[in-house]
Amino acid sequence: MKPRLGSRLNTPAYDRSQAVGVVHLGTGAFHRAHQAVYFDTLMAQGETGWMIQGASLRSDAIAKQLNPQGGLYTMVVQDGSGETDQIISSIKNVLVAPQQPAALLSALAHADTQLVTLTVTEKGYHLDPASGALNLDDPLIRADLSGQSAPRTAPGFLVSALKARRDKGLTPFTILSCDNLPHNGVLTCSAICEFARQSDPALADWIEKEAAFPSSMVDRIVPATTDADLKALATRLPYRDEGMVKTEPFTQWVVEDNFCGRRPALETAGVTMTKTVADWEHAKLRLLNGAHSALAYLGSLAGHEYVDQAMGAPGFERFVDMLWDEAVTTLKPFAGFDADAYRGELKDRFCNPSLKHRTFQIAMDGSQKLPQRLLGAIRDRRAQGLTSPALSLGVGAWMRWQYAQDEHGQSFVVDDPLAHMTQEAVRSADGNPVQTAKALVNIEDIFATDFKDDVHSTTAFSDALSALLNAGAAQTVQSFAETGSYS
Ligand code: CS2
Repeated sequence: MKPRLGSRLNTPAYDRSQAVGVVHLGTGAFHRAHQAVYFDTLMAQGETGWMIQGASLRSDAIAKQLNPQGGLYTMVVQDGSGETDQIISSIKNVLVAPQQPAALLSALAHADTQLVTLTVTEKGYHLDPASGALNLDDPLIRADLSGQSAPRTAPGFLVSALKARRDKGLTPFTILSCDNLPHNGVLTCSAICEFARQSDPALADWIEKEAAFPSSMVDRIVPATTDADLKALATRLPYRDEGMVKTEPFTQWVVEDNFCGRRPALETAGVTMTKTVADWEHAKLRLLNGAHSALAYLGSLAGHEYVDQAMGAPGFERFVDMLWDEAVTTLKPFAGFDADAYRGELKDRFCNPSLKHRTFQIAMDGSQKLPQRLLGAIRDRRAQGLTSPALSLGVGAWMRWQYAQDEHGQSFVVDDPLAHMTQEAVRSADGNPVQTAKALVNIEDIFATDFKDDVHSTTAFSDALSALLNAGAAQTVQSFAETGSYS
């Protein structure tokens, strides 16, 4: 199909019919503004064989946007004062897994495929958020393990394709997780091997020995594209691009240099290849994402639709600094990382007025995010004999969010795979904040077992929750920023 885009803008001068070397699961906006751009740069520099076969595991929305455009789309980079547009050409097209499972399996099992990258969000791995182990009770995982129909989950597709590769005498591929999970390579490896072990221990051994699961830290703020964004682009450019993505100038990808098979020379495209990613992951998850989640709940409750608006509200910037002062004590110094400079840059990024990053978007899937963003730092500080009032206010705000009602009494949907558990906890406590905090902390999938006995933290959570219920988020943040306490 002839691409509709690109008649007026420059597209990279590379042959788009070259081999597909990457299959990507989860072709959402983040992938299109991040990994796909690095591969676009790589091929524009002359390296061949890295076209991306995109795949969506659930909906056909992105395939419907990108396929009629021949996989092309515009990336709009907004620095706060203006924008630049770039057409990205690295995605061949997008398969819709529920409709085309055989096509996806055959792309994965193709000899040219060297690398599978994933942005399936935290919940797409079907892990227990607290322990990080594959959740064998998850209904979709159980269905995939039964093998009675085509796979539906990422582990199901990957294990099935790896089996096909082994049976054909091919090498496995490298599986590169690009989601915001700590030790994402290790977690992915154990989930995939555990899945395989259920039915074929020899396959699990082969995967463990021959495949590679590098960890990676990905960073770029990519708000969901809105219809207003599509319209604004159409007024500037001579086309309407259904697949456009908007993002900030900042981009970072740190990848553990642990590949099997051919490895793309990502370092020539701006990727940091390193022996270990853990330090970067921790710093990013606890500083950027920790503050993001806290801002999402507090900001949204205080009536701020966007992150930059929340950052501009009284006390919020100071609160973020206080949260970072706490989180930073849990990070050890490492080469290439200057915490103060990083924090300064983060503030500028959060304050970018043109991104319009919705607090509600970040609030999604909190149960999957809380452990690595806030709870881990509180736990580490507890071990250091330190309290964590700012981080605990973030947790209290997440608890307040589980009431599924804003400060004007308007109901909203808590978009979270464990919402049934958190809402049951809220219901069981019958409005009492102390009981609510206790009931939520008792959810081991999120809090593991150690917080139950941590009276200090649980009290801090319930004090924060009470303040939010009594005084509202705007007032609570403002007085916390001034006094360091919740009331
Ligand atoms: C955000 C992230 O939605 C969220 O949970 O915190 O998507 C964040 O924008 C990215 O991790 C930035 O790299």
